Amino acid sequence: MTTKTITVVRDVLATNKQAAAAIRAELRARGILCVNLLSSPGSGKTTLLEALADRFRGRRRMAVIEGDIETERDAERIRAKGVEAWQITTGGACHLEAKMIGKVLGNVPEAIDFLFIENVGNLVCPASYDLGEDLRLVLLSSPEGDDKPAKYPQAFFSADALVLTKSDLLPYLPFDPRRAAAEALAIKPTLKVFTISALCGDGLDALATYLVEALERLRSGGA
Ligand SMILES: Nc1nc2c(ncn2[C@@H]2O[C@H](COP(=O)(O)OP(=O)(O)OP(=O)(O)O)[C@@H](O)[C@H]2O)c(=O)[nH]1
Ligand SMILES: [Mg+2]
Repeated sequence: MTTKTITVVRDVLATNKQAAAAIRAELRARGILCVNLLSSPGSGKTTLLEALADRFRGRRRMAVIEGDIETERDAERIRAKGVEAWQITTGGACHLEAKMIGKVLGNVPEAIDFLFIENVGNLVCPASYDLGEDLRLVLLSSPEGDDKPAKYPQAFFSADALVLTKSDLLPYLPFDPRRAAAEALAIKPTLKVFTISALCGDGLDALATYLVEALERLRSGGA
């Protein structure tokens, strides 16, 4: 019984990986940097995307695929910023899969710079599913606690960058950003670490620069 279950899971992930590779190839050919945002519910993924929409307006073009179990709310928040957004509602599934992204890909305009994918709020399952992204950001907010990287290692291991969010709340919380970063770096030494407040704007310059540099690398063939 146990052996059969493991085989099925492997098949699902292998099928997902194939679909993700096709998405990555298509987006790279179009010169679009795809960024997958992963975190617990409420860590600030949509708020960060709203802040990036403000920051990139008139300079870089972005579009967003939103993943949630129910509601169109996050896509509506992004559209209110004048950015195209498509909402995927999973109806109960706790993560996005590449085939879901594939269905939306035809709607994504040719002439954009960034395609952001906001995954379903969950620090566990989304870590196992490649969506065809070139960059994966894992967000950890100060109210969640600085002990989370070691408890949910796969999410941090699978990411390219750690974004510590809600830094404006640090004076009020027992959250040590150095501990959170050190735990995450022990899991994945190559993680880039950013500390931001999407509400106040702190740290957004460095994160935006990181994204633009990744875009330029992709377009020069060095993704
Ligand atoms: N103080 C503070 N609050 C923030 C910040 N970023 C987001 N929030 C708040 O945190 C709450 C959740 O933010 P969202 O952006 O909706 O979080 P999310 O990760 O998109 O949530 P899900 O899509 O449900 O997983 C909202 O009330 C935000 O206003 C921040 O930098 N500072
Ligand atoms: Mg959200």
